[in-house]
Amino acid sequence: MKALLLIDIQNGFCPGGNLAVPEGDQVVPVANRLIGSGRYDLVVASQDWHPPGHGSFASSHPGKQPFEVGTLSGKPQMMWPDHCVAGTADADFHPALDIENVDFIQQKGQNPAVDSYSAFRDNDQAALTGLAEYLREQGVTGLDLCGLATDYCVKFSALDAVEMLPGVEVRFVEDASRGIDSEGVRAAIGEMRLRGVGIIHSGEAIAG
Ligand code: VGL
Ligand code: ZN
Repeated sequence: MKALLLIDIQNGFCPGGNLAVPEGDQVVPVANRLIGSGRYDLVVASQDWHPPGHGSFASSHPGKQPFEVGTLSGKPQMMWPDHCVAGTADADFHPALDIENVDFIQQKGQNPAVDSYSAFRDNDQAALTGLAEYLREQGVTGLDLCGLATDYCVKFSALDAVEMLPGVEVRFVEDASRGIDSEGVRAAIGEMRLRGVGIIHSGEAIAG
């Protein structure tokens, strides 16, 4: 049972979005090829889905600017621009993403007091989204991940997949992903590899 997990391929993380990732939109055709490849029994998409005034937004912290480190619930927190507010166009999936062939959508980031980079659990690792249980119930044995952003939500989702889904082969599809910071992307790929995540290209995933 093979599953594809598409991380946060939303307008907010694409050029023109509130937290645009360089070339973020370029993952869409690659993701669509993976979705349509017939290689996956199950396709899941995560969606960053924040309430207005979320605690990860710099605008919620007087005097803080986006991309400064601040504090949230007593822990260091990157201050982000307001992004992916639930129900806004910024939070919609990219319009060209083949969402009709996505079987399950996992929203995350609803708790204003904690950020949730991972599609599996909040950053404090207290609250689970339920995605790990869902994938276990479906009998998933292989999980390929890709999307936005490599150095944040994709990395944390991949590391949690390894930890929370023992026995599942987890792979990161590099050309179907983009990151916020190039140095951060290099570090993220190194960290994923070290923790047992396979690093592959879409061609390899499609060839099987
Ligand atoms: C993300 C920062 C804040 C991501 C989400 O999808 O990588 N990054 N919220
Ligand atoms: Zn977010």
